[in-house]
Amino acid sequence: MKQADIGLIGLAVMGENLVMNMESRGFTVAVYNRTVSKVDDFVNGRAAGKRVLGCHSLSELVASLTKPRKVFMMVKAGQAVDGMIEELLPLLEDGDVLIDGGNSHFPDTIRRTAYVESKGKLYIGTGVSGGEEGALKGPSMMPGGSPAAWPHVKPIFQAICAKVEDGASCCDWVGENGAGHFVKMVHNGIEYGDMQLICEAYQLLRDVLGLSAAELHQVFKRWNETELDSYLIEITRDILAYNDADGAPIVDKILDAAGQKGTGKWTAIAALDEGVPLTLIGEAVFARSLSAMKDERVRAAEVFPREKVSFTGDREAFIEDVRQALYAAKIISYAQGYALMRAAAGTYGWNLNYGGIALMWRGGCIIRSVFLGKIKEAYERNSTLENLILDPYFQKTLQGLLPAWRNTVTAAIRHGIPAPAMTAALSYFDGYTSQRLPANLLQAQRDYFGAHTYERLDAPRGQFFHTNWTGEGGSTTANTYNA
Ligand code: NBP
Repeated sequence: MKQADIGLIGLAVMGENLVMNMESRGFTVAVYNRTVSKVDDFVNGRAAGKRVLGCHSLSELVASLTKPRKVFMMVKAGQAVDGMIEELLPLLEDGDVLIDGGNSHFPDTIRRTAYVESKGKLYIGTGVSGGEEGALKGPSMMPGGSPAAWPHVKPIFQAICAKVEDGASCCDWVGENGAGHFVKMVHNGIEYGDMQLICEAYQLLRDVLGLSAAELHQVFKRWNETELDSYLIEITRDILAYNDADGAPIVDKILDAAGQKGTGKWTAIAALDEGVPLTLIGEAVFARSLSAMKDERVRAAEVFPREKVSFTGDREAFIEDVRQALYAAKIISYAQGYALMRAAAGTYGWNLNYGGIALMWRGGCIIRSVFLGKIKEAYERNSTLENLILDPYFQKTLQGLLPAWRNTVTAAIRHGIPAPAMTAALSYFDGYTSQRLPANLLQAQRDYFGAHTYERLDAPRGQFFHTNWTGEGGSTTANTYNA
C-alpha cells in the first residue's frame, strides 16, 4: 500500500477541508472516520482521484503512515479526543506524533500532553481557525505540545496555512503542552469582543441615526478602507447588503438571540483565574447571554418603555465618532487579551512569542485584520511590553481616539442604547491610567469588617496595618493573602 505523509481522523466539515488542503499542497493523506461509510463517501466523492487513502480501521490508518507517524484528530472536542487517544496509543510506536486540532480546552491539552509523553509518544494540541473556508484554503494554526514534535509537523502545517504579504505562514510554534490551545482560546475570546463591538456600532447608528441596512452597508464599506480593515468588518458589510427573497434585508429579519459554544466563557474564566481584567470579552460573553433572554427582555421592555431621544448633532461626525470608538475599544480588547496571555505564560511556564502570535492571527482566521500587523510591530519594538497601550504607536493612537470614544459612550448612555463593550473598555482605560483609585476606601472597609489589614501610602509596600475602627475589636488580624 502507498504510504501517506499524515493521517486524519474525523471527516466532518473541518477534517474534510483540511485533507483537501493538505492534498492540494502535495501531501498524501490517509483518512478515517468513526462512521466508516463517510470514508467511502469522501474517497469516492470529493477526494476521488486525489492522493487520499481511505482507511476502514485505525490500525489500517496507522499502518499506512510514514514514520514517525503523524495522526491528526479532528473530532468533537471533549471525551471523543480522550477515547481516540486510548484507541491509538497501543497502535503507535515511540516517537510517533498525535495531534488534536479540535477546540479542546487547554487544561485538557496540558493533561493529554503529559499522558501521551508518559507513553513515549509526542503530542500536539493545535488551534485551527478560519472555519470551513480557512481549513480548505489556508487557516491560521496555533500549535503547542511536545516541542520535539514540532519539526515533524512544521513543513505540513506551514504549507497549508494562510500566508501574509511577505510570504510568512500564519502558523508557528506557540509553546509547551496547552499553550497552543490557550492562544486559540484567547483568539476566540477576542473574536467575541470584536463581534460585540461591531454590533454596538451597528445598533448606535441604526437606533440613534435611524440608518437603514443599505446605508449601514455603505458605512461599513467605508470603514473597511480604514484602520478597521478586517474580515469581520468585511462580512458585516456584505451581510448588511444581503436581501431576502422579498428584497428586504435579511439581517432585519433575524431573531436577536445569540448562541455561543463556550470558548468566550473559557477565556473569561481563565482571566478570573489569573486575576487579569478582561472586561471587554467578559461583557461580550454576557451580552450574548442577555440577548438570549429574548422573552424576558420583551416583557421588561413593556414595563420600562424607552423614551425616544432625537439626535440633533452632525450625523457624519457622529458616524466618525462611532468608528473611532470602535477602534479604540478594539485596541483595549487586544491589550486585555495580550495581558491575559502574559499572565498565563507566567503561570504555566510558557515562553510565548507575542509578535509571532499576532502574525499567526494576521491571516487565515476570523479575527484577521490589518491592525494585527501593528501589534506585531509593537512586540518587535519591545518583546516584553507590559501593556499594548504603552507602545508608542498605540499610545498616540488612543490619545487621538479618546474624544470620539467619550462622545460615543456618552451618546449611548443618553439615548439608552446598551454599549457594554465600548463602555467597559473606556472604564478599563480610565482605571488603568489612574494613579489613584478608590481602593483605599475599599481596603478600609475590608479592615473594618474583617480585620483584613491595609498598606499605607506613607509606609513601605508589604507593611500591613490594622485599625480598631469601632474600639471594640481586638488587635488580631486576618491573613493578608490574595485569592
Ligand atoms: P464536529 O465537532 O461536529 O465533530 C464531528 C466529528 O467528530 C465527526 O467526524 C464525528 O464522527 C467525530 N466524532 C464524534 Br462527534 N464523536 C466521536 C467519538 N466518540 N469518537 C470518534 N469520533 C467522533 O466537527 P467539526 O465542526 O468539523 O469540528 C471538528 C473540531 O474542530 C471540533 O473540535 C471543533 O470545535 C473544531 N473547530 C471547528 C470549526 C468550525 O468552524 N466548524 C472551526 C475550528 C475548530 P462521526 O461522523 O462518526 O459522527
